[in-house]
Amino acid sequence: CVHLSATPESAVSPYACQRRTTLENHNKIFTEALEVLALNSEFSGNQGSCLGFRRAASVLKSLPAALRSPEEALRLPCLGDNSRAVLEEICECGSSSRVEEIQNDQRYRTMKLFCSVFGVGPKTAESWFCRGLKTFEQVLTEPSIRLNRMQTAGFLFYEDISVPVSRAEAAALKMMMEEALLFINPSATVTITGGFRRGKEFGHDVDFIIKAPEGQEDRILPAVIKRFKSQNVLLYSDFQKSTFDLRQLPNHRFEAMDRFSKCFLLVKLQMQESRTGRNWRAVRVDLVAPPLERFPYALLGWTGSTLFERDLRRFARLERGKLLDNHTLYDKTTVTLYHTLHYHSILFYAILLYIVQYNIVL
Ligand code: DCP
Ligand code: MG
Repeated sequence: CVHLSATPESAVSPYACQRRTTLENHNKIFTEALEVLALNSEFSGNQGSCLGFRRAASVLKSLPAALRSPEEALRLPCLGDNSRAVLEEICECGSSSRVEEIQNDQRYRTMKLFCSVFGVGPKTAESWFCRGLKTFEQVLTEPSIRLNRMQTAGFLFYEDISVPVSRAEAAALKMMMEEALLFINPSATVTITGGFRRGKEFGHDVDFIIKAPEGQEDRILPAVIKRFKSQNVLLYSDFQKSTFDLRQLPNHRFEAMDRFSKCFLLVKLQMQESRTGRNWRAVRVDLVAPPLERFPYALLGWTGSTLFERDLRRFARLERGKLLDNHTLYDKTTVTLYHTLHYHSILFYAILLYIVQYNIVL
């Protein structure tokens, strides 16, 4: 265990995109507690406090060794008073009374349970909880509740979706995607993004980005859906047509979610044997198909993690005077939109270096 005082202060950046992170989390005891606090803040609609706890957890995850005392945390960025208080209590007592209180709280437990269903977010979960519902059975037998298509699929395949997807399963899905693209358009290619691209062994879904030939991006996802339907492997699909228009970009607020053609799917993955007695399991799959010219930005945006992406945008804005999102890089000072990739852009080189050099896992 390396003593953290040996680490120079400057080694820990306040930007997640400038921190070297690994698959090894030496501070799990702290980060798991902070994640409970973050989730609780999210459930209360307190986005600021939620982000604060997530930033603190991200800094601790990036450390090369376990924190040994609260004093060591004093030199770390992004740790607010609330996070520090929790670290202190855990260092002294081995656990945090606030975190335990939250974990025993009926509202928190119910919200967490409801939000674990595909298609159910904090607002829906809260409305169910406020009606006095606490279990899935109560939700499913409550006559006044009308589930939408996504939630219906979420409950129907809840058990399957709750089991983390392995790297081997992601690879099998990639082969299914490649087979579909070969049938639809052999010039199109598919790349795994999200957590698996960052080297994670398990994920809650599998994210893919499709590189379609120029001008074909809007046709490719409906064709994949059609192909999967014809193969009887599609359990659910929500296709969102592209609303991307490059001419509008400078007038738009830079959002977290992009406007490319995308779809959220539930597909059957063939298995040798299954707990349910079937020879397949349901897996969540997300697909995005940006225009060819926008591919590098979309690939970067879908690689994650969410906090890495958020900090990359913050870094671009505050340290480089540029606006970055999944569509483009936009120069605030010269009002220049980077229509095509400017390979001499310092930021773009920096981004490539982060991706190539660091094993980015949060
Ligand atoms: N993403 C983002 N902002 C969001 C949602 C997603 O930047 N609001 C990006 C970052 C994510 C990627 O899209 O890495 C895929 O989203 P997932 O929710 O699938 O996240 P991960 O793949 O990272 O996690 P998991 O392994 O749980 O699937
Ligand atoms: Mg994912």
